[in-house]
Amino acid sequence: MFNAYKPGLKFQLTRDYLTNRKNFRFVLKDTVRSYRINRKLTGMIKIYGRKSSSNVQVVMWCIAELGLDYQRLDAGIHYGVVNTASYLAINPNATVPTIIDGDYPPMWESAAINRYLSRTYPHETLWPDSPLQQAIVDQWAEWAKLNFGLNFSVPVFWQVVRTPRNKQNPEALAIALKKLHRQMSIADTQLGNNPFIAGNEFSIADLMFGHLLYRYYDIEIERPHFNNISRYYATLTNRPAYREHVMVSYDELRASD
Ligand SMILES: N[C@@H](CCC(=O)N[C@@H](CS)C(=O)NCC(=O)O)C(=O)O
Repeated sequence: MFNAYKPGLKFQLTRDYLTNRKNFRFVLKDTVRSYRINRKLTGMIKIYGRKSSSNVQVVMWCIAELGLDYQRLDAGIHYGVVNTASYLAINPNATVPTIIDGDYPPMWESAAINRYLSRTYPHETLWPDSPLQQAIVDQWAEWAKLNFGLNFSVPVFWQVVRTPRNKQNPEALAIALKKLHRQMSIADTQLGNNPFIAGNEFSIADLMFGHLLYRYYDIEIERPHFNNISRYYATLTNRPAYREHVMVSYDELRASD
């Protein structure tokens, strides 16, 4: 399918180059953009991954903010699929999510997928144009994945929700929460000065940070009051895409005692 688009694109680029050499870079940018929009109008993104996976949720949230057509197929834990030979051929990690966008190669790693989607499909703010703004957004996106996500998902969420009560370790949880809250105080300060985590605009950094806040506020833990994060979280819960794809039951992950 990709080859079916290519000759037309090449022809238009050659023609534009010959007629308007000076503005070629701008023409190229516009042509690529309309090519991408054409793909959007003709294609449907396929996502493999169960609704209860936080890494699937962050991608689904992005897709919904971009207003893209999609088909999501359950995969992972008791839905299976991820260990089949055909799935391993598209994602050797046996994890979700994996996306297939038209005739492009399969993609995995939720953050990389969201960078791809927000650079490819038009949106006013998710991925800014200037390299400086991109770096700031990316800095916070990385921070959210590493400093917040890694300190939340396994040490806190798994401990509270996915570990049977008789195997839970309250001391380890207390240490993990202390570490997590030190990180969250950084986000709280940032959100005291900015409406969104990377500044004035809603960006992929908000997807990376915000998608875990639903679970953070929903599970049974002691929470200090972070004024700015809770104000910010309230604004996220007003976004239809967040409500639909992130505020999703995680009951199927609960450990049975
Ligand atoms: N770094 C990967 C992590 C992917 C990952 O570990 N996904 C989990 C779900 S959140 C998974 O596939 N678990 C196994 C399963 O659901 O079967 C990403 O961000 O996409």
